Amino acid sequence: MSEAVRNFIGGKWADAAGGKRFSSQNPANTREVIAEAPLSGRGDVDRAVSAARAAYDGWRHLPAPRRGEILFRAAELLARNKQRLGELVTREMGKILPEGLGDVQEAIDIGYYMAGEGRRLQGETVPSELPDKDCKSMREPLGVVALVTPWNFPIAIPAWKLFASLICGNTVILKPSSETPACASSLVAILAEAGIPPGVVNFVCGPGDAVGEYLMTHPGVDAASFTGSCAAGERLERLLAELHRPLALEMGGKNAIVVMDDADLDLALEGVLWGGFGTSGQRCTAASRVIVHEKVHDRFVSGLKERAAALRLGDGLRPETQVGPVINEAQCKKVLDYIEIGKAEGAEILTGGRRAVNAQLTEGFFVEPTVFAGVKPDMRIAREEIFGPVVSIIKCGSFEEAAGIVNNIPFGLSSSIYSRDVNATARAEKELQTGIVYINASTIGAEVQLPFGGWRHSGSGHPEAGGRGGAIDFFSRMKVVYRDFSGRLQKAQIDK
Ligand code: UN1
Repeated sequence: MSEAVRNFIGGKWADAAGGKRFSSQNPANTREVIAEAPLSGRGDVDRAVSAARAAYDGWRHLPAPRRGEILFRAAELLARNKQRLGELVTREMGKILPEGLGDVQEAIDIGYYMAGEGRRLQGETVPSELPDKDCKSMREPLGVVALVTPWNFPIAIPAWKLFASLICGNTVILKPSSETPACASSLVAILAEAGIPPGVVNFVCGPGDAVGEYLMTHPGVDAASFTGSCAAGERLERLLAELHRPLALEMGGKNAIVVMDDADLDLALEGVLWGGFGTSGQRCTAASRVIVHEKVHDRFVSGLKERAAALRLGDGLRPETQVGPVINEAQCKKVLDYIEIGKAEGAEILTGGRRAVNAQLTEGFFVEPTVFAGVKPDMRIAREEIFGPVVSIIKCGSFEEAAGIVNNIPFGLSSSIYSRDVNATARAEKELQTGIVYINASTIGAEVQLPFGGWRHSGSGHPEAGGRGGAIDFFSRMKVVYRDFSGRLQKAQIDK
């Protein structure tokens, strides 16, 4: 039976004013409807923004450690509901169950992390150049923030944005991807159960343009955070620049693994399979390029071909499944179109390349794990984000050449090198121009206590998740306070 998802506005669950609904389905079996959700319109967004505005003063005045206690309770509830929510992630989004549970775990992790931030939220106190005067910086919230989230981490990414914006004292309106409204609504329900006051978290479902863009450009909103496609992100960048509104963007990636001639090849192979085909390649951090040193190229490629061909596709709830479906028909077509583009560009398909046809897979969006060899760095399949189970192998002759290939594209989210040479890996740390670099590990698996963000066209340079430079920096702004207790006029820069 499908779930009835509702909007959440001012602490009350509500249908869209227009009464219309849309549905989400199981991408592994499209006959299974997962949820019916409100097809909201502008009026629903207007009400959610007003509710968030009305709740703002109360929330920002609640001491941050008290806000943190509510977030801590939410993390505890997430942990208690992990199995149920993990299964929902798998059913609504398609990733295999261990990854569905990982999605929820990432939300739990960020919940605990941000709860602790309630007792930090650091500013600085520094000496003044004048006597009897002190100076400090402190964090204040931005106000009402709009959060628009994707389907590929349907609980974790809303949680990254929600927990960080809430601990800073903002009130929020979350607009989830229309592919995964049930996952996002479960997270909102848990926040409500944890005791978030009415209006602090609002939730509105609906399409990206009519609801998402309207929300992010709404006059009652102070800042926005978006994770999604480059095309949508770049459009929002222009629109919000005109409004002079802070915008955090996480967009695409074309992440590379470099396999050097002295690498542990078995380990590198595991890393490529995990980074390339985990989540069916639908991570911004997925390993979609593998740059292999010519001395080990043929051996590595034949191993990869064999292992990729043996991956078992299927429904992610089945324990034997290793790769799930892609999210929908449009994404399936996009991936298959890129496979045709790769062939036309002269790359060689080693394995995969088709929509999977096995009798058990006909009701879902399954694409065979695909490996291209003979890929040149300037081919479209080596430069454009596919967001599917397709890996392109590029041969290189040296670390310098490999680093050039990693860096010479518009994206800069994640990269990785496999090598046993400590000097080569230290050089890679410096030379790979991406926001995240992995040494002897795949391009995926970032942890929440450090900033997560891409360089160049992968993002706007406002990383998410934790640590110094992470989401707290975006969702708060610094105020500087100078206090003069000398009782006389003192002039900075003049009195010396
Ligand atoms: C994404 O790549 O879309 O680093 C998010 C990871 C996860 C988050 C990925 N923690 O793989």
